[in-house]
Amino acid sequence: MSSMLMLLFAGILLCCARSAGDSVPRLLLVSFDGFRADYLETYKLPHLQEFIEDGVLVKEVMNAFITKTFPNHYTIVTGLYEESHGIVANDMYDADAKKKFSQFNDSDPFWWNDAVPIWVTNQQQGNGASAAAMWPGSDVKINNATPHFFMKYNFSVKFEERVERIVSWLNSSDPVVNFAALYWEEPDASGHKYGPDDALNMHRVLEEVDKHVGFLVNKLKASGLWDTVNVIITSDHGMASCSAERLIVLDECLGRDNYTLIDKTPVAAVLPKQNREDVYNLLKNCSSHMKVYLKEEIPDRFHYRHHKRIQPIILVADEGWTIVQNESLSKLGDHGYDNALPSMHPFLAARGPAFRRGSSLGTLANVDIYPVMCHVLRLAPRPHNGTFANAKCLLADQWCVSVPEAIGIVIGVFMVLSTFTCIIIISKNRVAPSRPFARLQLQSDDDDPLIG
Ligand SMILES: *[C@@H]1O[C@H](CO)[C@@H](O)[C@H](O)[C@H]1NC(C)=O
Ligand SMILES: *[C@@H]1O[C@H](CO)[C@@H](O)[C@H](O)[C@H]1NC(C)=O
Ligand SMILES: *[C@@H]1O[C@H](CO)[C@@H](O)[C@H](O)[C@H]1NC(C)=O
Ligand SMILES: *[C@@H]1O[C@H](CO)[C@@H](O)[C@H](O)[C@H]1NC(C)=O
Ligand SMILES: *[C@@H]1O[C@H](CO)[C@@H](O)[C@H](O)[C@H]1NC(C)=O
Ligand SMILES: *[C@@H]1O[C@H](CO)[C@@H](O)[C@H](O)[C@H]1NC(C)=O
Ligand SMILES: CC(=O)N[C@H]1CO[C@H](CO)[C@@H](O)[C@@H]1O
Repeated sequence: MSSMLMLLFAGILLCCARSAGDSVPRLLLVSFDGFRADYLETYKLPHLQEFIEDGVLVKEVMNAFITKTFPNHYTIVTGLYEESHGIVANDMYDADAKKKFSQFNDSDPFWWNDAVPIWVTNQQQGNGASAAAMWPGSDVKINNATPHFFMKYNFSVKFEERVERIVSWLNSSDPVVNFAALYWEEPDASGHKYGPDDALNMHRVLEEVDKHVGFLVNKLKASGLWDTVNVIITSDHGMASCSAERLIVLDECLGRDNYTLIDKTPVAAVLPKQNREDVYNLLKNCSSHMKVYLKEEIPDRFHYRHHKRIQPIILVADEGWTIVQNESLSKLGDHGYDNALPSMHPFLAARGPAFRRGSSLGTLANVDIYPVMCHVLRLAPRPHNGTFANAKCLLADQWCVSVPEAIGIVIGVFMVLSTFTCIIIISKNRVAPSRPFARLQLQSDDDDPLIG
Protein backbone atom coordinates (compact mmCIF):
# COMPACT_ATOMS: atom_id res chain seq x y z
CA MET A 1 0.00 0.00 0.00
CA SER A 2 2.62 2.56 1.09
CA SER A 3 5.01 1.46 -1.65
CA MET A 4 2.21 1.91 -4.19
CA LEU A 5 1.67 5.43 -2.87
CA MET A 6 5.37 6.12 -3.08
CA LEU A 7 5.53 4.85 -6.65
CA LEU A 8 2.60 7.02 -7.59
CA PHE A 9 4.19 10.03 -5.96
CA ALA A 10 7.58 9.39 -7.55
CA GLY A 11 5.86 9.00 -10.89
CA ILE A 12 4.06 12.32 -10.53
CA LEU A 13 7.27 14.06 -9.45
CA LEU A 14 9.17 12.50 -12.33
CA CYS A 15 6.59 13.56 -14.88
CA CYS A 16 6.60 17.13 -13.60
CA ALA A 17 10.39 17.28 -13.63
CA ARG A 18 10.55 15.84 -17.14
CA SER A 19 7.99 18.16 -18.64
CA ALA A 20 9.49 21.22 -16.93
CA GLY A 21 12.97 20.64 -18.28
CA ASP A 22 12.25 20.05 -21.93
CA SER A 23 15.78 20.82 -23.12
CA VAL A 24 18.71 18.46 -22.60
CA PRO A 25 19.95 18.56 -18.99
CA ARG A 26 23.45 19.93 -18.47
CA LEU A 27 25.94 19.19 -15.75
CA LEU A 28 29.17 20.89 -14.77
CA LEU A 29 31.40 18.95 -12.36
CA VAL A 30 34.01 21.04 -10.52
CA SER A 31 36.84 19.87 -8.29
CA PHE A 32 38.92 22.08 -6.03
CA ASP A 33 41.74 19.70 -5.16
CA GLY A 34 42.33 18.99 -1.47
CA PHE A 35 39.30 20.92 -0.13
CA ARG A 36 38.91 19.36 3.30
CA ALA A 37 35.30 19.17 4.50
CA ASP A 38 35.81 21.27 7.64
CA TYR A 39 37.31 24.25 5.77
CA LEU A 40 33.69 25.12 5.05
CA GLU A 41 33.04 25.59 8.76
CA THR A 42 36.39 27.12 9.71
CA TYR A 43 36.56 29.84 7.08
CA LYS A 44 34.11 32.42 5.84
CA LEU A 45 33.48 31.64 2.18
CA PRO A 46 30.55 33.81 1.05
CA HIS A 47 30.33 32.73 -2.60
CA LEU A 48 30.41 29.06 -1.74
CA GLN A 49 27.89 29.59 1.08
CA GLU A 50 25.52 31.34 -1.29
CA PHE A 51 25.89 28.47 -3.76
CA ILE A 52 25.13 25.94 -0.99
CA GLU A 53 22.12 27.85 0.38
CA ASP A 54 20.58 27.68 -3.07
CA GLY A 55 21.29 23.97 -3.42
CA VAL A 56 22.34 20.90 -1.44
CA LEU A 57 25.35 20.13 0.73
CA VAL A 58 27.00 16.83 1.64
CA LYS A 59 29.03 17.77 4.69
CA GLU A 60 31.53 14.90 4.42
CA VAL A 61 32.27 12.76 1.43
CA MET A 62 33.70 9.31 2.15
CA ASN A 63 36.36 9.05 -0.50
CA ALA A 64 38.23 6.02 -1.82
CA PHE A 65 41.42 4.51 -0.42
CA ILE A 66 44.16 5.55 -1.13
CA THR A 67 43.08 9.14 -0.55
CA LYS A 68 45.20 10.52 -3.39
CA THR A 69 44.39 12.83 -6.28
CA PHE A 70 44.44 10.70 -9.44
CA PRO A 71 42.73 7.67 -7.89
CA ASN A 72 39.88 9.70 -6.38
CA HIS A 73 39.28 11.87 -9.41
CA TYR A 74 38.89 8.69 -11.43
CA THR A 75 36.57 7.22 -8.80
CA ILE A 76 34.31 10.29 -9.02
CA VAL A 77 33.89 9.98 -12.80
CA THR A 78 33.54 6.16 -12.89
CA GLY A 79 31.83 5.26 -9.59
CA LEU A 80 34.44 2.53 -9.15
CA TYR A 81 36.79 1.72 -6.30
CA GLU A 82 40.45 2.07 -7.17
CA GLU A 83 40.99 -1.69 -7.41
CA SER A 84 38.32 -1.72 -10.13
CA HIS A 85 39.29 1.36 -12.18
CA GLY A 86 43.02 0.65 -12.05
CA ILE A 87 44.36 4.10 -11.15
CA VAL A 88 45.55 2.79 -7.80
CA ALA A 89 48.07 5.56 -7.00
CA ASN A 90 49.68 8.75 -8.30
CA ASP A 91 52.81 6.68 -8.90
CA MET A 92 52.39 3.19 -10.28
CA TYR A 93 54.36 0.36 -11.76
CA ASP A 94 52.95 -2.40 -13.92
CA ALA A 95 55.17 -5.45 -13.63
CA ASP A 96 53.74 -7.25 -16.68
CA ALA A 97 54.09 -4.32 -19.04
CA LYS A 98 57.18 -2.98 -17.21
CA LYS A 99 55.62 0.50 -17.41
CA LYS A 100 55.68 3.39 -14.97
CA PHE A 101 52.95 5.93 -14.33
CA SER A 102 53.37 9.29 -12.65
CA GLN A 103 51.49 12.58 -12.50
CA PHE A 104 53.91 13.92 -15.08
CA ASN A 105 53.67 10.93 -17.37
CA ASP A 106 50.04 9.91 -17.30
CA SER A 107 48.91 10.01 -20.92
CA ASP A 108 49.32 6.37 -21.91
CA PRO A 109 45.73 5.00 -22.26
CA PHE A 110 47.04 1.68 -20.96
CA TRP A 111 46.62 2.94 -17.37
CA TRP A 112 43.07 4.24 -17.79
CA ASN A 113 41.39 1.64 -19.96
CA ASP A 114 40.08 -0.60 -17.14
CA ALA A 115 37.19 1.84 -16.79
CA VAL A 116 35.09 4.21 -18.89
CA PRO A 117 34.70 7.72 -17.47
CA ILE A 118 31.36 9.48 -17.65
CA TRP A 119 32.55 11.94 -20.33
CA VAL A 120 33.06 9.01 -22.72
CA THR A 121 29.79 7.25 -21.80
CA ASN A 122 27.95 10.54 -22.27
CA GLN A 123 29.23 10.85 -25.82
CA GLN A 124 28.62 7.15 -26.57
CA GLN A 125 25.00 7.34 -25.48
CA GLY A 126 24.48 10.25 -27.81
CA ASN A 127 22.80 12.90 -25.65
CA GLY A 128 25.53 15.42 -26.36
CA ALA A 129 29.22 16.15 -26.28
CA SER A 130 31.53 16.39 -23.27
CA ALA A 131 34.09 19.03 -22.37
CA ALA A 132 36.87 19.12 -19.77
CA ALA A 133 39.41 21.56 -18.42
CA MET A 134 42.27 19.63 -16.84
CA TRP A 135 40.31 17.02 -14.93
CA PRO A 136 42.84 14.18 -14.41
CA GLY A 137 42.65 11.79 -17.36
CA SER A 138 40.51 14.07 -19.50
CA ASP A 139 43.32 14.70 -21.98
CA VAL A 140 43.92 10.96 -22.44
CA LYS A 141 42.28 8.85 -25.15
CA ILE A 142 40.42 6.46 -22.88
CA ASN A 143 38.67 3.66 -24.74
CA ASN A 144 39.62 5.54 -27.88
CA ALA A 145 37.90 8.79 -26.95
CA THR A 146 38.64 12.09 -25.29
CA PRO A 147 35.96 14.66 -24.44
CA HIS A 148 34.95 16.53 -27.61
CA PHE A 149 36.54 19.65 -26.12
CA PHE A 150 39.46 19.44 -23.72
CA MET A 151 42.63 21.21 -22.60
CA LYS A 152 45.97 19.51 -22.34
CA TYR A 153 47.08 19.51 -18.72
CA ASN A 154 49.15 22.55 -17.82
CA PHE A 155 49.15 23.79 -14.25
CA SER A 156 50.23 27.27 -15.37
CA VAL A 157 46.88 27.93 -17.02
CA LYS A 158 44.90 30.26 -14.75
CA PHE A 159 41.55 29.38 -13.26
CA GLU A 160 39.86 32.22 -15.14
CA GLU A 161 41.10 30.89 -18.47
CA ARG A 162 39.87 27.37 -17.68
CA VAL A 163 36.44 28.76 -16.73
CA GLU A 164 36.20 30.89 -19.86
CA ARG A 165 36.91 27.85 -22.02
CA ILE A 166 34.45 25.65 -20.14
CA VAL A 167 31.66 28.23 -20.23
CA SER A 168 32.10 28.91 -23.93
CA TRP A 169 32.00 25.16 -24.60
CA LEU A 170 28.86 24.78 -22.48
CA ASN A 171 27.41 27.64 -24.47
CA SER A 172 28.20 25.95 -27.77
CA SER A 173 25.23 24.75 -29.80
CA ASP A 174 27.17 22.69 -32.33
CA PRO A 175 27.70 20.25 -30.80
CA VAL A 176 25.59 20.68 -27.67
CA VAL A 177 27.81 20.17 -24.63
CA ASN A 178 25.80 18.63 -21.80
CA PHE A 179 28.64 17.47 -19.54
CA ALA A 180 31.74 19.39 -18.51
CA ALA A 181 34.43 18.85 -15.89
CA LEU A 182 36.68 21.52 -14.39
CA TYR A 183 39.71 21.04 -12.16
CA TRP A 184 41.73 23.46 -10.02
CA GLU A 185 44.90 22.67 -8.02
CA GLU A 186 44.04 24.68 -4.89
CA PRO A 187 43.67 24.47 -1.89
CA ASP A 188 45.74 21.26 -2.25
CA ALA A 189 49.01 22.93 -3.24
CA SER A 190 48.90 25.34 -0.28
CA GLY A 191 47.72 22.59 2.08
CA HIS A 192 50.88 20.63 1.26
CA LYS A 193 53.14 23.66 1.47
CA TYR A 194 51.92 25.29 4.68
CA GLY A 195 50.00 22.48 6.36
CA PRO A 196 46.22 22.66 6.85
CA ASP A 197 46.59 24.18 10.33
CA ASP A 198 48.38 27.30 9.08
CA ALA A 199 45.26 29.45 9.49
CA LEU A 200 46.76 32.58 7.97
CA ASN A 201 47.90 30.99 4.72
CA MET A 202 44.93 28.65 4.44
CA HIS A 203 42.59 31.58 4.98
CA ARG A 204 44.29 33.45 2.15
CA VAL A 205 44.12 30.56 -0.31
CA LEU A 206 40.54 29.62 0.58
CA GLU A 207 39.45 33.22 0.10
CA GLU A 208 40.97 32.94 -3.37
CA VAL A 209 39.16 29.65 -4.04
CA ASP A 210 35.94 31.30 -2.90
CA LYS A 211 36.51 34.17 -5.34
CA HIS A 212 37.00 31.56 -8.05
CA VAL A 213 33.56 30.15 -7.21
CA GLY A 214 32.17 33.68 -7.52
CA PHE A 215 33.91 34.12 -10.86
CA LEU A 216 32.49 30.84 -12.17
CA VAL A 217 28.95 31.69 -11.07
CA ASN A 218 29.15 35.14 -12.64
CA LYS A 219 30.39 33.71 -15.92
CA LEU A 220 27.53 31.21 -15.97
CA LYS A 221 25.06 34.00 -15.24
CA ALA A 222 26.52 36.27 -17.92
CA SER A 223 26.16 33.54 -20.55
CA GLY A 224 22.58 32.81 -19.56
CA LEU A 225 23.40 29.26 -18.43
CA TRP A 226 22.91 29.73 -14.71
CA ASP A 227 19.20 28.88 -14.54
CA THR A 228 19.50 25.65 -16.50
CA VAL A 229 22.92 24.21 -15.75
CA ASN A 230 23.43 21.80 -12.85
CA VAL A 231 26.68 22.38 -11.01
CA ILE A 232 28.43 20.00 -8.62
CA ILE A 233 31.36 21.40 -6.62
CA THR A 234 33.40 18.79 -4.80
CA SER A 235 36.94 17.60 -4.17
CA ASP A 236 39.08 14.49 -4.09
CA HIS A 237 40.40 14.42 -0.53
CA GLY A 238 41.31 16.44 2.58
CA MET A 239 44.65 17.17 4.22
CA ALA A 240 46.48 16.31 7.47
CA SER A 241 49.34 18.15 9.17
CA CYS A 242 52.76 16.54 8.96
CA SER A 243 55.82 17.16 11.11
CA ALA A 244 59.55 16.40 11.13
CA GLU A 245 58.90 14.74 14.49
CA ARG A 246 56.70 12.15 12.79
CA LEU A 247 59.01 10.47 10.31
CA ILE A 248 59.19 6.74 9.59
CA VAL A 249 62.69 6.11 8.20
CA LEU A 250 62.75 2.90 6.16
CA ASP A 251 66.55 2.89 5.83
CA GLU A 252 66.73 2.29 9.58
CA CYS A 253 64.78 -0.94 9.13
CA LEU A 254 65.98 -2.55 5.92
CA GLY A 255 68.51 -2.10 3.16
CA ARG A 256 67.33 -0.45 -0.03
CA ASP A 257 68.59 -3.38 -2.07
CA ASN A 258 65.79 -5.47 -0.56
CA TYR A 259 63.00 -3.70 -2.44
CA THR A 260 61.81 -1.11 -4.94
CA LEU A 261 59.73 1.73 -3.58
CA ILE A 262 56.99 2.32 -6.16
CA ASP A 263 54.93 4.86 -4.24
CA LYS A 264 56.18 6.73 -1.19
CA THR A 265 54.02 8.29 1.44
CA PRO A 266 51.73 8.12 3.35
CA VAL A 267 50.85 4.84 1.65
CA ALA A 268 54.07 3.24 0.46
CA ALA A 269 53.93 0.57 -2.23
CA VAL A 270 56.76 -1.90 -1.80
CA LEU A 271 57.94 -4.35 -4.44
CA PRO A 272 60.30 -6.86 -2.77
CA LYS A 273 63.32 -7.96 -4.79
CA GLN A 274 63.79 -11.44 -3.36
CA ASN A 275 61.96 -12.97 -0.46
CA ARG A 276 58.68 -11.22 0.22
CA GLU A 277 58.36 -12.65 3.76
CA ASP A 278 61.82 -11.36 4.80
CA VAL A 279 61.04 -7.86 3.61
CA TYR A 280 57.63 -8.06 5.27
CA ASN A 281 59.14 -9.09 8.61
CA LEU A 282 61.72 -6.30 8.53
CA LEU A 283 59.01 -3.76 7.75
CA LYS A 284 56.56 -5.19 10.26
CA ASN A 285 59.09 -4.44 12.96
CA CYS A 286 59.91 -0.96 11.66
CA SER A 287 57.51 1.48 13.32
CA SER A 288 54.47 1.41 15.55
CA HIS A 289 53.10 4.34 13.51
CA MET A 290 52.42 2.48 10.32
CA LYS A 291 50.46 -0.61 9.34
CA VAL A 292 52.20 -3.16 7.17
CA TYR A 293 50.02 -5.35 4.95
CA LEU A 294 50.77 -8.17 2.59
CA LYS A 295 48.53 -7.55 -0.42
CA GLU A 296 46.11 -10.32 0.61
CA GLU A 297 45.85 -8.90 4.16
CA ILE A 298 44.71 -5.44 3.10
CA PRO A 299 41.42 -4.81 4.97
CA ASP A 300 38.19 -5.36 2.98
CA ARG A 301 36.91 -1.89 3.83
CA PHE A 302 39.67 -0.33 1.69
CA HIS A 303 38.43 -2.14 -1.46
CA TYR A 304 42.07 -2.06 -2.40
CA ARG A 305 43.36 -5.52 -3.14
CA HIS A 306 42.20 -6.92 -6.46
CA HIS A 307 44.42 -5.20 -8.97
CA LYS A 308 47.77 -6.28 -10.33
CA ARG A 309 49.14 -2.75 -9.90
CA ILE A 310 48.64 -2.94 -6.14
CA GLN A 311 52.09 -4.01 -4.98
CA PRO A 312 52.85 -7.12 -2.85
CA ILE A 313 53.34 -5.07 0.35
CA ILE A 314 51.76 -1.76 1.28
CA LEU A 315 52.60 0.45 4.26
CA VAL A 316 49.94 2.78 5.63
CA ALA A 317 51.26 5.56 7.86
CA ASP A 318 49.17 6.78 10.79
CA GLU A 319 47.54 10.20 10.39
CA GLY A 320 50.20 12.91 10.15
CA TRP A 321 53.15 10.51 9.82
CA THR A 322 55.46 10.53 6.82
CA ILE A 323 57.31 7.54 5.33
CA VAL A 324 60.77 8.29 3.94
CA GLN A 325 63.86 6.28 3.07
CA ASN A 326 66.26 8.78 4.57
CA GLU A 327 65.03 12.16 3.31
CA SER A 328 63.92 14.98 5.55
CA LEU A 329 60.33 16.23 5.65
CA SER A 330 59.41 17.96 2.41
CA LYS A 331 55.81 19.06 3.06
CA LEU A 332 53.81 20.24 6.05
CA GLY A 333 50.56 18.69 4.88
CA ASP A 334 49.70 15.43 3.18
CA HIS A 335 46.86 13.07 2.25
CA GLY A 336 46.56 9.50 1.10
CA TYR A 337 45.92 8.15 4.62
CA ASP A 338 43.11 5.83 5.76
CA ASN A 339 39.83 6.97 4.18
CA ALA A 340 38.03 6.52 7.52
CA LEU A 341 39.83 9.63 8.87
CA PRO A 342 37.65 12.77 8.83
CA SER A 343 40.72 14.82 7.87
CA MET A 344 40.82 12.95 4.56
CA HIS A 345 37.22 13.79 3.63
CA PRO A 346 36.13 16.45 1.17
CA PHE A 347 32.63 17.97 0.84
CA LEU A 348 30.14 18.14 -2.01
CA ALA A 349 27.70 20.89 -2.95
CA ALA A 350 25.28 20.85 -5.86
CA ARG A 351 22.88 23.36 -7.33
CA GLY A 352 20.58 23.53 -10.32
CA PRO A 353 17.19 22.34 -11.55
CA ALA A 354 18.00 18.67 -10.80
CA PHE A 355 18.87 19.35 -7.16
CA ARG A 356 16.89 20.19 -4.07
CA ARG A 357 17.23 23.59 -2.49
CA GLY A 358 18.43 24.24 1.01
CA SER A 359 18.78 20.65 2.12
CA SER A 360 21.80 18.78 3.36
CA LEU A 361 23.12 15.30 3.93
CA GLY A 362 25.64 14.24 6.57
CA THR A 363 27.65 11.91 4.43
CA LEU A 364 27.86 10.21 1.04
CA ALA A 365 30.48 7.99 -0.58
CA ASN A 366 32.23 9.40 -3.63
CA VAL A 367 31.35 6.22 -5.57
CA ASP A 368 27.72 7.39 -5.21
CA ILE A 369 28.38 10.60 -7.16
CA TYR A 370 28.58 8.69 -10.47
CA PRO A 371 25.00 7.30 -10.42
CA VAL A 372 23.76 10.78 -9.44
CA MET A 373 25.49 12.33 -12.44
CA CYS A 374 24.14 9.60 -14.74
CA HIS A 375 20.65 10.26 -13.39
CA VAL A 376 20.95 14.00 -13.98
CA LEU A 377 22.24 13.42 -17.52
CA ARG A 378 19.70 10.60 -18.15
CA LEU A 379 22.50 8.16 -18.93
CA ALA A 380 22.41 4.42 -18.34
CA PRO A 381 25.24 3.98 -15.85
CA ARG A 382 27.95 1.42 -16.48
CA PRO A 383 28.59 -1.18 -13.75
CA HIS A 384 29.85 0.71 -10.71
CA ASN A 385 30.25 0.50 -6.92
CA GLY A 386 27.88 3.30 -5.96
CA THR A 387 24.35 3.18 -4.58
CA PHE A 388 21.93 5.59 -6.19
CA ALA A 389 19.46 5.31 -3.29
CA ASN A 390 22.03 6.86 -0.93
CA ALA A 391 21.87 10.11 -2.86
CA LYS A 392 18.12 10.40 -3.48
CA CYS A 393 17.79 13.20 -0.93
CA LEU A 394 19.98 15.41 -3.09
CA LEU A 395 17.69 15.19 -6.09
CA ALA A 396 14.58 17.24 -6.76
CA ASP A 397 12.79 14.44 -8.63
CA GLN A 398 13.29 11.73 -6.01
CA TRP A 399 11.11 10.70 -3.12
CA CYS A 400 13.23 11.14 -0.02
CA VAL A 401 12.25 10.51 3.58
CA SER A 402 14.43 10.18 6.64
CA VAL A 403 13.65 7.52 9.27
CA PRO A 404 11.90 9.96 11.68
CA GLU A 405 9.88 11.34 8.76
CA ALA A 406 8.92 7.83 7.69
CA ILE A 407 7.75 7.02 11.23
CA GLY A 408 5.80 10.28 11.27
CA ILE A 409 4.13 9.45 7.98
CA VAL A 410 3.19 5.93 9.15
CA ILE A 411 1.70 7.34 12.38
CA GLY A 412 -0.09 10.05 10.39
CA VAL A 413 -1.59 7.56 7.94
CA PHE A 414 -2.62 5.30 10.84
CA MET A 415 -4.36 8.21 12.59
CA VAL A 416 -6.20 9.26 9.45
CA LEU A 417 -7.29 5.68 8.78
CA SER A 418 -8.47 5.13 12.37
CA THR A 419 -10.36 8.44 12.30
CA PHE A 420 -12.14 7.33 9.14
CA THR A 421 -12.88 3.93 10.64
CA CYS A 422 -14.33 5.59 13.74
CA ILE A 423 -16.49 7.92 11.65
CA ILE A 424 -17.80 4.94 9.66
CA ILE A 425 -18.53 2.92 12.80
CA ILE A 426 -20.25 5.86 14.50
CA SER A 427 -22.37 6.64 11.44
CA LYS A 428 -23.30 2.95 11.12
CA ASN A 429 -24.38 2.87 14.77
CA ARG A 430 -26.51 5.95 14.17
CA VAL A 431 -28.17 4.31 11.16
CA ALA A 432 -28.80 0.99 12.90
CA PRO A 433 -31.84 2.02 15.01
CA SER A 434 -33.51 3.58 12.00
CA ARG A 435 -36.86 1.76 11.82
CA PRO A 436 -37.63 1.24 8.12
CA PHE A 437 -34.28 -0.32 7.54
CA ALA A 438 -34.64 -2.69 10.45
CA ARG A 439 -38.10 -3.68 9.40
CA LEU A 440 -37.00 -4.26 5.87
CA GLN A 441 -34.32 -6.59 7.11
CA LEU A 442 -36.77 -8.50 9.28
CA GLN A 443 -39.37 -8.72 6.58
CA SER A 444 -36.96 -10.10 4.08
CA ASP A 445 -36.19 -12.86 6.53
CA ASP A 446 -39.52 -14.66 6.22
CA ASP A 447 -38.42 -17.79 7.93
CA ASP A 448 -37.65 -16.04 11.16
CA PRO A 449 -39.62 -17.80 13.87
CA LEU A 450 -39.84 -14.59 15.97
CA ILE A 451 -41.99 -12.92 13.33
CA GLY A 452 -43.98 -15.86 12.20
C1 LIG B 1 56.29 7.52 -19.62
O1 LIG B 1 55.61 6.28 -19.56
C2 LIG B 1 55.81 5.45 -20.69
C3 LIG B 1 54.98 4.19 -20.50
O2 LIG B 1 53.76 4.44 -19.90
C4 LIG B 1 57.29 5.11 -20.83
O3 LIG B 1 57.48 4.35 -21.98
C5 LIG B 1 58.11 6.39 -20.90
O4 LIG B 1 59.46 6.08 -20.87
C6 LIG B 1 57.80 7.31 -19.73
N1 LIG B 1 58.48 8.57 -19.88
C7 LIG B 1 59.14 9.15 -18.89
C8 LIG B 1 59.73 10.49 -19.22
O5 LIG B 1 59.25 8.64 -17.79
C1 LIG C 1 51.32 26.33 -20.09
O1 LIG C 1 50.59 27.52 -19.91
C2 LIG C 1 51.40 28.68 -19.82
C3 LIG C 1 50.50 29.84 -19.42
O2 LIG C 1 49.39 29.92 -20.27
C4 LIG C 1 52.12 28.87 -21.14
O3 LIG C 1 52.94 30.01 -21.07
C5 LIG C 1 52.94 27.64 -21.45
O4 LIG C 1 53.54 27.76 -22.72
C6 LIG C 1 52.09 26.38 -21.41
N1 LIG C 1 52.95 25.22 -21.51
C7 LIG C 1 52.74 24.28 -22.43
C8 LIG C 1 53.67 23.13 -22.41
O5 LIG C 1 51.84 24.34 -23.21
C1 LIG D 1 26.16 32.26 -24.94
O1 LIG D 1 25.19 32.15 -25.93
C2 LIG D 1 24.21 33.17 -25.90
C3 LIG D 1 23.15 32.85 -26.90
O2 LIG D 1 23.71 32.27 -28.06
C4 LIG D 1 24.87 34.51 -26.14
O3 LIG D 1 23.91 35.53 -26.03
C5 LIG D 1 25.94 34.71 -25.09
O4 LIG D 1 26.64 35.90 -25.35
C6 LIG D 1 26.90 33.57 -25.08
N1 LIG D 1 27.81 33.75 -23.96
C7 LIG D 1 29.09 33.51 -24.04
C8 LIG D 1 29.89 33.73 -22.79
O5 LIG D 1 29.62 33.09 -25.04
C1 LIG E 1 67.95 -6.37 3.43
O1 LIG E 1 67.93 -5.55 4.59
C2 LIG E 1 68.64 -6.11 5.68
C3 LIG E 1 68.40 -5.23 6.89
O2 LIG E 1 68.85 -3.92 6.64
C4 LIG E 1 70.10 -6.28 5.31
O3 LIG E 1 70.78 -6.91 6.36
C5 LIG E 1 70.21 -7.13 4.05
O4 LIG E 1 71.54 -7.14 3.62
C6 LIG E 1 69.36 -6.58 2.95
N1 LIG E 1 69.32 -7.53 1.86
C7 LIG E 1 69.57 -7.16 0.62
C8 LIG E 1 69.48 -8.24 -0.43
O5 LIG E 1 69.83 -6.01 0.32
C1 LIG F 1 70.30 9.06 1.80
O1 LIG F 1 70.73 7.86 1.21
C2 LIG F 1 71.43 8.03 -0.01
C3 LIG F 1 71.67 6.67 -0.60
O2 LIG F 1 72.03 5.76 0.36
C4 LIG F 1 72.69 8.81 0.28
O3 LIG F 1 73.42 9.02 -0.93
C5 LIG F 1 72.35 10.15 0.90
O4 LIG F 1 73.52 10.85 1.28
C6 LIG F 1 71.46 9.96 2.11
N1 LIG F 1 70.98 11.25 2.56
C7 LIG F 1 70.93 11.62 3.83
C8 LIG F 1 70.36 12.96 4.11
O5 LIG F 1 71.32 10.88 4.70
C1 LIG G 1 32.73 -2.78 -8.03
O1 LIG G 1 32.14 -2.79 -9.30
C2 LIG G 1 32.80 -3.59 -10.23
C3 LIG G 1 32.10 -3.42 -11.56
O2 LIG G 1 30.79 -3.83 -11.47
C4 LIG G 1 32.80 -5.04 -9.77
O3 LIG G 1 33.53 -5.84 -10.66
C5 LIG G 1 33.41 -5.11 -8.37
O4 LIG G 1 33.31 -6.42 -7.86
C6 LIG G 1 32.71 -4.15 -7.44
N1 LIG G 1 33.39 -4.14 -6.14
C7 LIG G 1 32.76 -4.39 -5.02
C8 LIG G 1 33.57 -4.34 -3.77
O5 LIG G 1 31.58 -4.65 -4.97
C1 LIG H 1 59.63 -0.85 16.27
C2 LIG H 1 59.64 -2.26 16.79
O1 LIG H 1 58.62 -2.93 16.82
N1 LIG H 1 60.83 -2.72 17.17
C3 LIG H 1 61.04 -4.07 17.67
C4 LIG H 1 61.72 -4.92 16.63
O2 LIG H 1 62.05 -6.20 17.17
C5 LIG H 1 62.91 -6.13 18.28
C6 LIG H 1 63.31 -7.55 18.65
O3 LIG H 1 62.27 -8.46 18.36
C7 LIG H 1 62.24 -5.39 19.40
O4 LIG H 1 63.08 -5.29 20.51
C8 LIG H 1 61.87 -4.00 18.94
O5 LIG H 1 61.15 -3.31 19.91
